[in-house]
Amino acid sequence: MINRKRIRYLKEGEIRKGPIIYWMSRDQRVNDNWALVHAIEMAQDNDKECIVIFTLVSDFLGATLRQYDFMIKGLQKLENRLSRLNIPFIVLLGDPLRSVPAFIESTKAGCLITDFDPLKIKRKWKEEVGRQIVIPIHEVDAHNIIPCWLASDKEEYAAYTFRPKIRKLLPDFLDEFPPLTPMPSKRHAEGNNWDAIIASLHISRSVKPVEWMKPGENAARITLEHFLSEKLTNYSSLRNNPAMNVTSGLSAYLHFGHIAAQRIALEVIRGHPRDNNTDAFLEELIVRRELSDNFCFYNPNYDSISGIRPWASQTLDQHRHDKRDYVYTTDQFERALTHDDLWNTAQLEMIKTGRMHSYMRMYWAKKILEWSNSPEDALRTAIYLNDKYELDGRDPNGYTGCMWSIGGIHDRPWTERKIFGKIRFMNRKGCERKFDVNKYITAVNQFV
Ligand code: FO1
Repeated sequence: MINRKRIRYLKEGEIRKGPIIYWMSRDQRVNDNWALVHAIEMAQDNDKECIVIFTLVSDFLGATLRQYDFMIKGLQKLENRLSRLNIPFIVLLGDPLRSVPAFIESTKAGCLITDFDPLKIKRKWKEEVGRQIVIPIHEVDAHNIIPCWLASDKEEYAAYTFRPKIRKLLPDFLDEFPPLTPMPSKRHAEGNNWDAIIASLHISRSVKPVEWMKPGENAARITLEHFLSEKLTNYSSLRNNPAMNVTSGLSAYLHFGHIAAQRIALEVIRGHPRDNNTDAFLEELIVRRELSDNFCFYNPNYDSISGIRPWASQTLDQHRHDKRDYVYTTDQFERALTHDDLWNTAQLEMIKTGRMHSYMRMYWAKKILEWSNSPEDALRTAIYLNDKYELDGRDPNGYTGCMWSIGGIHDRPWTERKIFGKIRFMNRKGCERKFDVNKYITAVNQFV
């Protein structure tokens, strides 16, 4: 049984007799998906059909072939898994604000279930669809362990203000997922015509798909097991060392929902004695990640300089006219044409592999602040490049990361200096103290 606290009622109303529709978006998986659990329970309890739909749009926040290739391959595997549960998976093309109400009408659906996503685009989709339909809309947070609206009722100042709230609620929500039982097969659902779907999308082909990482729930599971058996034991000492690749490699799977953070947390806690490695990893996985959803959920300006704290905008304003030793255009950044080979290496790593080590992401974004004409330009460039090349772009984690680096979100004032003001400063010397910079540069340049 799903914990009812995981459900938020976006639209009340009487459930009609038709099928239960799960409009899947963020959590693109069968296993460990509370939204799917809720949809199946509602269907089985009321002897109704359960149908999963996915609205596939061409221009999602500037995504390119790299992200669509990964996501669509994952969706094709998902379709097979759902068919084994006798659950039709229907991809709807075109504007969701038209295709979802039309689908609900054509199937005389009884109730609409969605998975939680704090991004503005998703909230607009749901509000607009809600205005056009008469059936209730249930939103289930299938992404966070603790439902975002329960973890805190406001924008949190920093991890230290959020952590106690997470700690208190975790025992209630770190529960096991119920087994999924197949639906009585009511209708034969012909599969999606993927060739036609892919041909119909107008996607920027400017960024090639990644080859080294496979999409889908199985690949995510294998990556998790490899991380737990090979890397977790060195995590706390080496996690900030880009030369040693001990990060989990799970961020793209979490972004597309191919794996549940709750599953990862359960595996870590059950399979590994608590130590500074598990503490450090769970801090990132639970506190930091759920804090980024908290930020995007409660701060509508999560992707612009107007979303930063007063202390930060004041200090950046005071240093707005400081002399920049270097100024680069977005295009120069994009082509890794700065004077700093460490920064260029991080940019090239992201272009080539679709990911960048978390420590380098901070350095990378902070240097964009230092070498841009204004904080606004810097943030725009950082978000643009992050979303274009990172497999896990367009994610609350990514917006929050850029706002932490450039706007001091969830951070505190530091010693004042030019351009940064009191925003935390990072430089190459700091990197050299932390890890073997040349090893990192050599390693990346091998495959670039
Ligand atoms: N979600 C959708 O519901 N439909 C899409 O067509 C879609 C495309 C897409 C492309 C790239 C990408 O990084 C994410 C995309 N998403 C899409 C959203 C994704 O499922 C996540 O929900 C959010 O990006 C994270 O909050």
